[in-house]
Amino acid sequence: MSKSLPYSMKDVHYDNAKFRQRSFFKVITQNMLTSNRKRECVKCTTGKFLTLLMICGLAYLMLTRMSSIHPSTDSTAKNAGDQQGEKLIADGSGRLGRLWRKPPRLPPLLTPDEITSRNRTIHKSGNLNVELDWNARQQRVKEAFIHAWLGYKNYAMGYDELMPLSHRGVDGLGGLGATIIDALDTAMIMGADEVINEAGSWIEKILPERIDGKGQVNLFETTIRIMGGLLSAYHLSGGEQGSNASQNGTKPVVYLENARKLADHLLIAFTSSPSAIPFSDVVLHDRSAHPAPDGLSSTSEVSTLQLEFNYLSSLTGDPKYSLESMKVLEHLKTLPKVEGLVPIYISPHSGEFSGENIRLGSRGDSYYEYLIKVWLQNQGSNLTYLHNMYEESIKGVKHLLVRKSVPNGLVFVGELPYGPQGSFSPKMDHLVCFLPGTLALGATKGITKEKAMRENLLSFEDLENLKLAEDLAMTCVEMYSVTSTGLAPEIAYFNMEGESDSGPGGGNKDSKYAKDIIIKPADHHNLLRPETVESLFFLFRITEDPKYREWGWEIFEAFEKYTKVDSGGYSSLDDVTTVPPQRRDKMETFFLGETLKYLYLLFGDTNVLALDEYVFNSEAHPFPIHGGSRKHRGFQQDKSILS
Ligand code: DMJ
Repeated sequence: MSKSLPYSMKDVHYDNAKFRQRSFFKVITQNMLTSNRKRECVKCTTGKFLTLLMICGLAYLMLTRMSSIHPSTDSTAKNAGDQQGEKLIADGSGRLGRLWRKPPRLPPLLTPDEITSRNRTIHKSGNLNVELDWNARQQRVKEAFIHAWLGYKNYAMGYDELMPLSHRGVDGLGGLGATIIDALDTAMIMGADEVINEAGSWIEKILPERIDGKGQVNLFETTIRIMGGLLSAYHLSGGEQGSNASQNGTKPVVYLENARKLADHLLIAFTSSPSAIPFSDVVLHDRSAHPAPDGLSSTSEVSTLQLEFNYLSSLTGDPKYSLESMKVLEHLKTLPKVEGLVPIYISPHSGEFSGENIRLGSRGDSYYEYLIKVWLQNQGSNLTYLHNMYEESIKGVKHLLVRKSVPNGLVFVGELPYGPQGSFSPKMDHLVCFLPGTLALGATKGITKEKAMRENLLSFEDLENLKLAEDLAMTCVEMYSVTSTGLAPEIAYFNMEGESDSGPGGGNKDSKYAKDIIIKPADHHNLLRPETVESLFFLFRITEDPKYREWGWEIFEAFEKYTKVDSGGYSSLDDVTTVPPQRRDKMETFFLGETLKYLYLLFGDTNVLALDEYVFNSEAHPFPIHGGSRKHRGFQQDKSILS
């Protein structure tokens, strides 16, 4: 580790005296002219000799400088130095002053690599340049968002998703224009006014008839993306204050009315189930509910509805949404678990878990996320059981699922596909990368670590969870670094003690973890998922460590390089291990709803959507936390970059 320098890099660039080398001649003459000893010195022989020497030296200097004061027309490097010198000379008083002054010595020109690595040091120094730099990076994310939106608008407006290569739209989520609604609050946070107007007017004109007329939709996806997006848009556009942030555009109440209308259609999934566990699908036009083909619901899906239905109840004053959705969590509380961990399937018919497969990846992930987030949303009310369930589950994760890879000790979360008695699988979905952010949030409840420590609010367990969060975030980032594209695969395996060979890697042989991380051919794809940048955002806000921003920037650059489609939009990839990567022709809605939003917030003002005032749903839609002792400042855009 390099020691931090006693001066800022800004000083270096301005040739600060602390950095400049001083010549032997200068040291002697300066000493003679400035110290008290000079008077005594001239009295003695040595002193007289030195004075004479100095006069001769100065005369020599005057003569030699006369021939070299003309401006140079040499290379850029030399010009840069000369310009500095010229400036100083011009500041001097007249020709004699010019003769006395020597152009300052500049540090040698840096190679591009050195510039990059020095910039990294600059970011850590917390000065004004740093903020300018992050503002510029935040602006780049906004530009990426506009590029994604334009692709969608030009080729797929009204469809759920854009196929950016074939310039078409596709309805992968039931046909409610999911990209429009998932993207809307990101546009509001970024101040992307055109997008707000276009999305708002589509929602006002088209969405109501779609809600009444469309067919089968998934309860969970529709709740987190569509209802969540509408509710957040209602809040961010000033609905709760009775104002309208977008002035002449769509009125906030339109978003709330549509959210309510949609929830009224979705409620049937809860009310028609024989247990507290809702069915997985709803047919919108006849308001009927249906189980998935195998009859089972995913555990994460049934437990990731409550933030949205609770917030709708609080906005409308109608408790039925909250009551129905909270029955699920109350019921889950009563079921037997494995050290707080739960199987990934549950039956809406019996209300019991099905199978023994335990994981924090697909179908398991947001169960753990919502335990703590629903508790945070409702602090002050009697939901302590959720906090207890969360704490117990994280103990279970640490005991049963967290391991270290060989040879370099990356901390990862594996799976128990056959329950606690079966063998451990060192498989980690990219989806698990939500966990570092949730762990950090659960530890400090959204305030900074520094503040929580100062106020003595962290238990030993909180500190341990925070440490695990930091270790896991690094692992998630290494899942990106280990590939040739710098983008993570959908799933990674970790090399464990006793395994003979590390197996196929990600293609980046320079990665320190090339032997620790194994990527199987079936898992080479990347869907533009948000989980890692989501965790970087939470960890940056909570620990204030700038490395999380740096890591986020590297990931953003890789998205820009390999997933951006010139004609508009961004594309999922088939293979992150080869360059150039094969593209998949699909832009997921969460790229606009989550990935770009978290990156934008990661690089921006840390007071925007403060984590102790807002809770982000599983699709990154922020809802205000009301009640308790907290002072709510409401939503303020990050004004520093709005253009
Ligand atoms: C999002 O739709 C949500 O974050 C969900 O909870 C699971 N993952 C996808 C994005 O990867």
